[in-house]
Amino acid sequence: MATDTLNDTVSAIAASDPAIWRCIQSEQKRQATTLELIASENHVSKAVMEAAGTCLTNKYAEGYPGARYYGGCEFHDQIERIAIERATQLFGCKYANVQPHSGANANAATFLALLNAGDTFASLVLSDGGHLSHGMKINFSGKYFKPIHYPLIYDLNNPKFEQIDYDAAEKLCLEHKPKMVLCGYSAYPRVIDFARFHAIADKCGAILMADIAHIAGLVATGVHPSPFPHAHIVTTTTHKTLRGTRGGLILTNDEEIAKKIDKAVFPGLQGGPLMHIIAAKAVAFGEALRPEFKEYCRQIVRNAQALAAALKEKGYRLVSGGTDNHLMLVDLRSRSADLTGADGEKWLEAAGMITNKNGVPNDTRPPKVTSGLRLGTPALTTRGLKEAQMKQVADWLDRVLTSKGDPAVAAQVRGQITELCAKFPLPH
Ligand code: DSN
Repeated sequence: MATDTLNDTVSAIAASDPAIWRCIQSEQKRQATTLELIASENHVSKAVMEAAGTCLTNKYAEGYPGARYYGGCEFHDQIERIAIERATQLFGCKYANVQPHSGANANAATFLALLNAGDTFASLVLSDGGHLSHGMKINFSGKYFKPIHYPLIYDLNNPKFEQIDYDAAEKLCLEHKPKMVLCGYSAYPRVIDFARFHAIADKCGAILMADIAHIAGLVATGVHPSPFPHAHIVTTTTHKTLRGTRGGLILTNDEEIAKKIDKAVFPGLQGGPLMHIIAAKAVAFGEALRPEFKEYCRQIVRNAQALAAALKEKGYRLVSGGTDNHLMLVDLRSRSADLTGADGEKWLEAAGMITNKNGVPNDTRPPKVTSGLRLGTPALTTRGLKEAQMKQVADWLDRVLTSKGDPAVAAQVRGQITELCAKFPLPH
């Protein structure tokens, strides 16, 4: 029945809007026949996909369950309550707001709820692995608030080279007394010491915020330590390692903070919640609560470590020397001084491997060029690839990069990738 409904929808798009339908079909083929190595992307289940394309999109449900500004919200209340209940169960906390449209919105709502314009907060700078909503100058967070950035360890002789410098972070925070300390990153391959950040925040009387957008799935399954009970407030996306629909989520154990967050999300920042997306989030949370999701997350990390080891064998330097989570940052200069992230991304795409260029710490190249590539294993793991295939992927990556985008090499690798993708199809 559900499938029939989906097919009806599909053919309705084809009949009503052939131009968009062609693009969707091409995109579906692109996803099915390429290896998705972008650390922040994944392939959702058929159930999540279906939930996101339902009649729930027709409804305004401004407000919260039991307190809406529109009639007709009976089933929307039920859906949102289920989503909240599953989110709190998944992350082991008391309160959840499932309405943020994205991770950046979840962060904006947190700033709106807990800081005043001009307040100081501490974070990792974007170029060291942070996120644009963590204080980038032209983002709301850098324009209306005052970021101070704690460093990585930049001393080559330190065994923790390019990992967070917790001592320096403490010193910086004691000096500037930020109102909030923000940890959690977009391009950081190591375990985050939430307890240490809690101690730092405590010493300077700050709120501790953890943005676990990248590692949410790993946190939910215990594959990465949880920010609870250390963080006062936790934000995340729902579509990276958590493998849900695109969206945001805010979690806390503190009732007062939860009330402020609810007000900040609506009416502070957003209007009507996207109820079809909230339903899809609920379905994804339900999937993440199953035992097989834990095994999936363990495999993500095993795959990342296998890929990292294979790349290191080929002479690539990885930022911080390796990975503990789902991603790694490859310093391309280590293989060939003139290799850039921009060229690498373009050449690899032609060969069927989708990546993103990414700065490495102290990168001398501009953000549109960069010296690095960020690689992640969540999407490859979803399609069933394991350690043996990671070695193969490393071979392909190296062949394409060292050929400097030679079209003949790209075509040959593309053919082999198409064959591999056929053996490991997408979930739908
Ligand atoms: N753009 C996301 C990422 O790729 O990490 C973060 O918002």
